[in-house]
Amino acid sequence: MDQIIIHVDMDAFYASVEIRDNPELRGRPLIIGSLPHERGVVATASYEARKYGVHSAMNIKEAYRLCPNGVYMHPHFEKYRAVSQQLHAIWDAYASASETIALDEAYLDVTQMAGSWERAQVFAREIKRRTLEELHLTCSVGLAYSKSAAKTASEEKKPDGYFEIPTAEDFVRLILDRDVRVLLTVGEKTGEKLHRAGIRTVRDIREKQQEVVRLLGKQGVWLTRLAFGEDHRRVTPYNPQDAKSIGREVTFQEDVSGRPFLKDVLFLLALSVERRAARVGLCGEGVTLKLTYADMKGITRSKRVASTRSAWTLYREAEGLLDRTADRPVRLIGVSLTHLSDQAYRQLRFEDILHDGAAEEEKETQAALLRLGERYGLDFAGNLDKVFRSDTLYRTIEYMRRHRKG
Ligand code: TTP
Ligand code: MG
Repeated sequence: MDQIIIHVDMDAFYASVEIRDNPELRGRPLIIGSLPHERGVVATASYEARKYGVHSAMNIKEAYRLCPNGVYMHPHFEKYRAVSQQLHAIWDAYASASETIALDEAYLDVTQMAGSWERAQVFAREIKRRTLEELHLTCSVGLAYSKSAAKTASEEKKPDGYFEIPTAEDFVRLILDRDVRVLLTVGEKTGEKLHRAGIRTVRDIREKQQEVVRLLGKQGVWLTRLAFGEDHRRVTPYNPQDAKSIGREVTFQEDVSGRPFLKDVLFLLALSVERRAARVGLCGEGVTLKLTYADMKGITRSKRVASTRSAWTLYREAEGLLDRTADRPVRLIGVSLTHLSDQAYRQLRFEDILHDGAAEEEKETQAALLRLGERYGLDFAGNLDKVFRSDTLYRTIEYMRRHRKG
């Protein structure tokens, strides 16, 4: 067997930690995020609250309308991050490589350490047992031959789930007649696009491969492979605590001159960095701009800032750095958030969830995104999750490059 991979994901993570630490909350619908009278969204909801239709990213007013008897609570990020470290410490012991996807989620490559499928099964059970016994929290675990299948498996029996997908054939059999949305990277927009073309299920993708590729390009190629269970991606060791920076860069198909366009690209890159930093719960105290010119000479320019991960701050600082460089044709541009630290984390504002403090910045960001979209004839609204996936972001930026005016 080529790879044996475990995907583990905590159940209703923030909510479960709060319930563990305050048993009076057990059995009640618990909503972590803004409070109903504030502006903001739901970070997560306990499974009891989900029965009312409450879910992550839902506007808090909407949640309150659906579930007025729920318990509403602000998040305690420091606590979740501490728990996250304990979780990853348990899980990492079973893997030769582990890739942290979020505070509560990881891929573990157990191929070598387990050595056989049977022993990997033991590892998976152990991970569930130790997570429960040592941290008093439940998780869902998927054991599979690939990353995609492992992720699907961990979702299959949530909460407190365990599911196995030993081979590509098993994976295909499981998802064949499910909606295309079951495939990794198919979000709302791509799903709609496929549906409009009469491609509703994984089976349809297999039967209409050429059309899928024509509709979706590179992503289509990936999806047709996935529809046959093919996914050779490796678990890439990544631990955000070790990371010294979180950055994003793009190499243009053709060299680019012109500040306004470069600034637009910087803005998108900054937004992407913000999202990535938010996912792993980190802030930084430095901003670095990276440029490679047409003649392959590269420069970096850095600046220290007050602890942040706000896209708007990142963008403004990077823009300032760009303004002080020579105006030459550019081949690559990148921005990163540096000096990530626990210190920085402790100063974290609840900016993603509680928009009160960061409301102005958030408004600036949204307005800027709207203007950006209008300039290039792109509709970013409601489409952002997809836009910030690596391959889509590159394609979006390339599209912008070709369609820019001036
Ligand atoms: P998830 O693993 O997506 O959700 P969950 O653990 O709450 O629930 P599930 O049982 O379905 O896995 O995210 C982990 C945590 O990340 C979640 O507890 C809160 C936070 N989060 C947000 O703050 N905003 C979001 O939009 C999402 C999806 C999660
Ligand atoms: Mg989870």
